[in-house]
Formats: sequence, C-alpha cells, structure tokens
Amino acid sequence: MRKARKDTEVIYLPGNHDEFLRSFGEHEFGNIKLVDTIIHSSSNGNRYLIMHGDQFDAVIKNMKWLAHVGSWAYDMIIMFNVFVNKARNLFRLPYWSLSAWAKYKIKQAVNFISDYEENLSSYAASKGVQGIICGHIHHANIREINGITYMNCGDWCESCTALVEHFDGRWEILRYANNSSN
Ligand SMILES: [Mn+2]
Repeated sequence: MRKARKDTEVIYLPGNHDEFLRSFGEHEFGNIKLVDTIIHSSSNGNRYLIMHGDQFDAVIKNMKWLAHVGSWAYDMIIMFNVFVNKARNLFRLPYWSLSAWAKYKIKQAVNFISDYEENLSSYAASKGVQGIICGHIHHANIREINGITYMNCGDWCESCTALVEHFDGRWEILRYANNSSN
C-alpha cells in the first residue's frame, strides 16, 4: 500500500488462497491493479506470462475437498515447523523447513512438480511468450523447458524464497535462509 502511494505501480495476482478477490474481475484501486494474468516485458527483451498457477492444479480444480484437507494439514505442518525451528535455534542449528522436507521426500510430489512445470511452460508457449512466472506449488525454480524459461518464485511462508529481476534482465532466486542467521 505504501509503495502504491509513493507512485510504484503494484500489480496483484490473486491465487487460490485469496480467490474471493477474483470475483472483482480486472480492477484498479489507486495504483494497485488486480489481474489474473499479465505479460511482463523484461529488459532482456523477453516477454513473460505471469500467473499464480493454481489454474493448472488438477487437485484444486477437480477435488476441492481434498484441497481443503491438504490446506488444513499444511497449516498444521507450518505451525509445528515453528516449534521445530525454535528448538533448533536453542541448539544453534540453522533454519530448516519441515514442510519443504516432507513434500520433497514424497516421490509423487516430485512427479507433481515436474508435471506442473511442464504444463505451465507449454501454456506459455501457446501464448507466444518466452517464459512463464508463477508460484502456487511453493517450490522455487528457474529452468528451461522446451525453449521456455520456467520461473517459480517459491513462497515467503515456508521456504522463504523470492524471484528478482536484475536491471540487466538476469533473473535470480533469493533464499532468505542463506542470507541470515535465523
Ligand atoms: Mn496457491
């Protein structure tokens, strides 16, 4: 809100957790633009399609009840994670994400991730852009898939990652745990 007041153009893309905002459709509040997808032109000359990504999650689309159970279990793991890391902190061990570990240990989750990455990349290809920027699956990544640059910012509640664009058009994933003693 402060950035928007100070003349920064803020673009907000709702996802499955703030889906109610989608009912507003495309909307503009002051300097904040509400959209479902948008194309970003990078200083490296490429165009990137940006979307949250839940549009390509079959569980969210077809089995809402399972998504709700998963969402509850996820919140529980995140809460438990706080205690685990308080304990680790006592023993001066570095921050460690329980939920990221739990997800990564499940082989099916890995298949799910690669399917998701491929589906979004082929969607981007169908839109004639050079890359896709998304989130949703909480797994930060930058990789090339059939000539499309797939980029996922990860999340700020579990793995603490962010995606940044440098002025020369380079993209990078920042990892909070690598840059702090927490
Ligand atoms: Mn999501």
